[in-house]
Amino acid sequence: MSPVIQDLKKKLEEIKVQAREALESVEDVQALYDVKVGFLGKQGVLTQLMKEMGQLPVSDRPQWGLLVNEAKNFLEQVYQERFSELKSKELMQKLQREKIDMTLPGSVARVGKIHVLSQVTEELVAILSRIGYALRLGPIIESDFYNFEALNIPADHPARDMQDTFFLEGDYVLRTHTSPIQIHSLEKEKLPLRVVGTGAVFRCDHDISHLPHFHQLEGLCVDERISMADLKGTIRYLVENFFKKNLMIRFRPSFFPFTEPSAEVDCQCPLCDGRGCQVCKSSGWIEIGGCGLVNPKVFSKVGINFQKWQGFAFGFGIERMAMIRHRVDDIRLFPENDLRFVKQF
Ligand code: 2NL
Repeated sequence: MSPVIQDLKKKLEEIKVQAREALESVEDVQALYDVKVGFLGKQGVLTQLMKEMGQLPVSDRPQWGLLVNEAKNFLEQVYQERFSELKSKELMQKLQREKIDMTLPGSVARVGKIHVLSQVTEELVAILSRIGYALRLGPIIESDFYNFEALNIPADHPARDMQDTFFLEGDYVLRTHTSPIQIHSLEKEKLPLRVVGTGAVFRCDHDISHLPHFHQLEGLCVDERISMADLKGTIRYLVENFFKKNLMIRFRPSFFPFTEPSAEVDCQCPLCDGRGCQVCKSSGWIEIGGCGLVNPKVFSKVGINFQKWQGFAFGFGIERMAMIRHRVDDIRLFPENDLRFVKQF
């Protein structure tokens, strides 16, 4: 063996030891790559040795080339091994870092609810729709004619008192009941007709048991030969389906300008089934609304022939129905929207 080759062998052994140490001491793939470039790259130690081959005697060149290549392959192999080692270490660290505890409780998105007043309204409307009543809505701002005049509430009637009505500019008011919805129907729609009107109403009246903004639901049926018996059957059907019980109802004579005769509607207290409790003040009966046969004067206001057509109408307060059903004892809880209250229904 020529001294040149012997010298090279020694050098290569040293390089291998150095390189292996360097490759095995780094802790990330980027540093590993930099070390590799230092030995095998364009300016690398082994590449330099390969270039020196040109200056050697021809007889030494084949062995020189073989030995340098062997060293290159060896380092390449060490590099690859270390590379996979570091890669899997990095992966393990990443998995550790991004570990998810599948047993932790999830963060549940809070879902809202239909407001209890909407629930009650929707249910009453659904019950009436099963016996042919069509839902009608209307504007909350009405002219004096639709809110009062057409309903036979004359200009000097107490219901028009400044204390009860929110007056707007001109001839307009915030509707004080849902009856104007039905006046619009009587004006526009073909007879016979069955409609249910519902929505917000407004009265300038605010105390423990009254809100200035509350809700009503009214039914109106117009046909030939309508009687109080039809009215009573309809209200009984509505009450029994709403409270999901057989409950008697009773009519007490009353007065509304827009109905004649008129009656208040009581039903057997659904909370004690008529035996008497705090809610019905031991009477067993509870007042739930009013009703009557459409006053012929109302028909005349909208140009309907009262000789041919009769009708009945009834009205309920939505808040009152919700309070009875859910034993709510303070009407002011409904618009407050305290989640502790609203969530219960
Ligand atoms: C109540 C009483 C009532 C009506 C509403 C009505 C509507 C027309 C013609 C005649 Cl277009 N009447 N509605 C009739 C009687 C009573 O409501 O206590 N509501 C909360």
